[in-house]
Amino acid sequence: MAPVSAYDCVVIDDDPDICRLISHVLSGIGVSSLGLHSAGALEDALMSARPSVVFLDIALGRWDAIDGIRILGQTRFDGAVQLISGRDRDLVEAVRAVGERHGLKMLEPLQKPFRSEHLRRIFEAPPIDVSGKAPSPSPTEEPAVRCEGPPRVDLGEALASHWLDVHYQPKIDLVGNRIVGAEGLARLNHPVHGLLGPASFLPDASDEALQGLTEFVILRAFLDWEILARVGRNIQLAVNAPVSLLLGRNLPDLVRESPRSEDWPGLIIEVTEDDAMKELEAVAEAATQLRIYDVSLAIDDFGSGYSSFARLRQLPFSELKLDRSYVQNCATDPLNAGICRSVVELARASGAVSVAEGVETAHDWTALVRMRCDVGQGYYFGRPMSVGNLIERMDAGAG
Ligand code: G
Ligand code: MN
Repeated sequence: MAPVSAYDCVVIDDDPDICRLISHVLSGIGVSSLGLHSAGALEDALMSARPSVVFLDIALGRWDAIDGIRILGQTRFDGAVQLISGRDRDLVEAVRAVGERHGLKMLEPLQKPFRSEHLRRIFEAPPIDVSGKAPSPSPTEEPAVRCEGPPRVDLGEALASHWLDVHYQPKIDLVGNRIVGAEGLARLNHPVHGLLGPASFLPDASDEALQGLTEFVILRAFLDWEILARVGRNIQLAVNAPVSLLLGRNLPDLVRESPRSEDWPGLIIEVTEDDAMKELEAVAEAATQLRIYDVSLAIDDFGSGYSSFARLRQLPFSELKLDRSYVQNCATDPLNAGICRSVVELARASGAVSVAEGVETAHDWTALVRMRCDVGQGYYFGRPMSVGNLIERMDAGAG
């Protein structure tokens, strides 16, 4: 190959017509370019041409854009990468994501066939400066409006001040359409800020305060179950717990000493998938011990972690709670639908109950019924509410 001097762009496409078209349009706007027919010559070209933009086709005969991205990543290319392709958008976006993982600055991909204005626009847009690097944003470009988060409250203070409360979100039998259980969720009644959710008191909580909170919620769930049972609503309640509490030695004592009668249906303790898988054996042992007292384990936010099905086998659990990110739009999104279906099957094969969290629409509800998911939970059926309101809901015939 003839030695090359500095070029503004390198265009890699195995279709010589595309290379020529791009070069022609670019030269019309004063941008010089070097055309290559495969990513193989890229490394040499990067050394000599020092481009600020590399145009990369997805498939390049025996090479492809991933090969190109790897070379660009290894040489720490700090210009911009412009994918050009006639392939489907999903694939192009996946390749773009690979580029980003390699630390490359990936521009919005260009779909073939494209018009010359599209190319011009790339150089008219502010981030690319063909004479140098992409400019870093100036401090004045910081977003002017910052989102104010929820107020932060010290959990220890909240416990000591008796500001904590437990609200219950109904769990609905998806076929019978009636309330079969409820998840207890900690809430904080703040004298100034009003009713607050966990985002206000969990992130900064000490381990000790977190332990105190969980014990408070469990004791409250025993008391609230009694209230429900007394009015003929003997439903099974669930509470959330960090794995650290499960691994401590207090839980069996707490359960043993709690007041309960013959018809107590047991308690479900929800631990997140991620949390449970970190200490699988110890969690499995604790769960087995709790089963002696009719306390069973639910795997919360299932699907959001990275556990393999093989590891899940080692854990005794009574419920799989599908993470709401998969439940939402499961009626229309084929990927979400597939994941929901697999988790429902997995629960069934394990003899566990499948619970869909975050059901917000009738559409998703119908889709879940078709998938034979057992139980649903979410704003569509009801927001978390006081035990009194839960009883009213059930009396009103919603369960
Ligand atoms: O991770 P876990 O399942 O414990 O989270 C329960 C939280 O999810 C509660 O704080 C509750 O308010 C919230 N939640 C419950 N149902 C819905 C829903 O339908 N949509 C959304 N976005 N959040 C929900
Ligand atoms: Mn939960």
